[in-house]
Amino acid sequence: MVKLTYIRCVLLFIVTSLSSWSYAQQHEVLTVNGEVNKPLSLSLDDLRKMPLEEIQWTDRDQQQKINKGVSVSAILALAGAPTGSSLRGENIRKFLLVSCADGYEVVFSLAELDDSFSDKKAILAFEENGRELPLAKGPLRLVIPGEKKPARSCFQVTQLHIGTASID
Ligand SMILES: Nc1nc2c(c(=O)[nH]1)N[C@H]1C(S)=C(S)[C@@H](COP(=O)(O)O)O[C@H]1N2
Ligand SMILES: [Mo]
Repeated sequence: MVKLTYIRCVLLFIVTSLSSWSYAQQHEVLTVNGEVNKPLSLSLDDLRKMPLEEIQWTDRDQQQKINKGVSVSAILALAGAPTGSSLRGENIRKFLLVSCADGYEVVFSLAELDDSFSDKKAILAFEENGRELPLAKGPLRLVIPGEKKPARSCFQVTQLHIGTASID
């Protein structure tokens, strides 16, 4: 009897884990909006179909990490945000506001993420050291090596918003 209950619990656990896993794969986990030609709603499956990039870096605890995901600039280009030679004039004031599930938000200028301006490579990672990100940090984390502090490496990313900075 006890054994049967145990088996039921294990089965229930497997079924709920698998269904929440496939939910995240197929349902929108990321919105790209604001001043873009083509606002997007992307699932993990959509992101996995894009060119994947890996970033190797050392975190603040000196742990080696390999994060795999999609380049932020590739996602912005897909949404029709200005890139390359279009990043001039008023577009040089454009920014990316990244929002997270816990309300944390960080900002980048579009220029600092564009490879015609900088070699900085920001990715939206969905894997760390060959595994999905832990629930508390996933499903998407912005990884940007070369910063002295990890404060802009925001986790549980839900939205990329493009705007134009101005004093008003
Ligand atoms: N969503 C979200 N991302 C976040 C934060 C946060 O509070 N919320 N804190 C930032 C800060 S200040 C730091 S130092 C790192 C810490 O990351 P770690 O817990 O993986 O070491 O996450 C960054 N990303
Ligand atoms: Mo921090």
